[in-house]
Amino acid sequence: MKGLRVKIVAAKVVVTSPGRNFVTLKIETDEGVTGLGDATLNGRELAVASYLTDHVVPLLHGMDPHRIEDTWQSLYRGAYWRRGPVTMAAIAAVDVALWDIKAKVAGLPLYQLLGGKSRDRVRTYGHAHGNDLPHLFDSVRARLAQGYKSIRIQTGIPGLRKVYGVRSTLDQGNLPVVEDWDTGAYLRHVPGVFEAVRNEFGPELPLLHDVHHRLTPIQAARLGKDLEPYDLYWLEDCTPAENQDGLRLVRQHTTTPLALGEVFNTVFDYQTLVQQQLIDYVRSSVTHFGGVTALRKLFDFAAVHQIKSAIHGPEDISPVGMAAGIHLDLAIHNFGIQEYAGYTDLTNEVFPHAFTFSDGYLHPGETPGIGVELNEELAAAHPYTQAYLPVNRLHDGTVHDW
Ligand code: CS2
Ligand code: MG
Repeated sequence: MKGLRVKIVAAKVVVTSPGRNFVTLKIETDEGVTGLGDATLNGRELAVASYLTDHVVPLLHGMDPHRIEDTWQSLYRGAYWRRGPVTMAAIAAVDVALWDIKAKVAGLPLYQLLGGKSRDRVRTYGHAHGNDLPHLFDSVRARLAQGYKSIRIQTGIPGLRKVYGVRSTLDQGNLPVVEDWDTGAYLRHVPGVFEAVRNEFGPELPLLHDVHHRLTPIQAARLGKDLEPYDLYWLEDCTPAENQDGLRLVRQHTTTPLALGEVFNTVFDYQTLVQQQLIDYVRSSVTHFGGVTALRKLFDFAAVHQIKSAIHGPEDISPVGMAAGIHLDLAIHNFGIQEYAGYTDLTNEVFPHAFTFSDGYLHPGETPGIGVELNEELAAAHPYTQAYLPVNRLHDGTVHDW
C-alpha cells in the first residue's frame, strides 16, 4: 500500500499570532504526506517551540511515522525527565502530526482509525459572561442565538474589577495584567446569579461554572452545596487538584457534578481522582496531555469508573488541537461534552479546517487525516507576540490562584 514505507524527512515549528499565539509542528515525509500537531502552551509558547526545535525535531529525521505508540514511548521515556506541560505539549504535537499522517495515508478521517463514530455529532458548550445580570443575560442570549445548547456562566463580583477568565484588551500587553480577588464576595454572590439565570432561562438549559482553582476544599464544598438547587451540569476546577485528597472533602458535601483537569498533563495526575471516583468529567485536551494516544488511554481509564470526557477547548487550543479532540469526541463511548469557544476569522484563515460548528454541535468532517491545514504565508505575516495570562492578587497584595 502506498504510504506504508514513508520516512520523516523534515519537521519544523511555526509560531504564529493571528490575534493570539499558536505553536504548530509540521512533519514532512519523503512521499509528500505531511502532518500537523498543536503545541500551544498559553503564556509559555516559546519554551515548547524550543523543546521541539532543539530537542525533538533532530530525533525525528528518518523515522517511520507509522510507529506512533513507539515514538510516544521513546519521547516520554527517552527524555528521562517525565511529565510537565512543556514536555507533554511537545509530545502531543508529534503524536497528533503522526496520527494525521497515518490517517491521510489510510485515506480516512482520523475518527475512523479510533474505532469509527459512536455518535453523529459532538455536543458543545459555549461561554457566557457579564459583569452584571443584564450583561450576562445578553451574553447567554447571544450564545443561544449561535446555537449553543449548554452554557458556561461566569459573572462579575461586586467589588472586583473584572470577570475572571475572560480575555480583555488589557491582557494583550507585554506583562501579565494583575487582577483582584475576594473569595468571600465570590461565595456570597454566585448562588444568586445562578438563581437569576435559572429564573430567566428555565430549568432545562445545562449550565456550567468554572471556579478556576480559587477555593479551598471546604469552600468548594460549600459552593457545590449552595448551587445544588440550580442543577449545574458541572462545577469546574473548584479547588487546585495537586491535592487530590481535597476533592474527597468536596465530594462528601455535594452532589453537584465536578469537572477537573485542564492543567493536568498525564494520566498519573488523575490516578486518585478517577480510581476513587472523586470527579465526573476529565478536562484534559489533546494538546496538553501528550496527544491522541495518551488522551485515549485516559478516557478508557475514566470509562471504567463511569467518568466522562470534557475536552478543554478555549481559544488557546489551536484549530489543530481542537480538530484532534473532535475526532476523539466522535469516536469514544464515554463522551461527555466538548468546550468550544470558537475562533476569529483570521485564525480560521491561518488554519483552514474541515471541522464545522452548527446548531451547537461540532463535526470533524470527512477529510482524510485530522482535516486541518496551515497557511504558512499568512502565519508568517503574524509573528509571535509576547503575551501572558493574568496574575491574581487579594486586596492585601497576596498572590492567589488565577
Ligand atoms: C478556562 C480556560 O476554558 C476554560 O475552562 O479555564 O479558558 C483557561 O483560562 C485558559 O485555557 C488558560 O490558558
Ligand atoms: Mg477551565
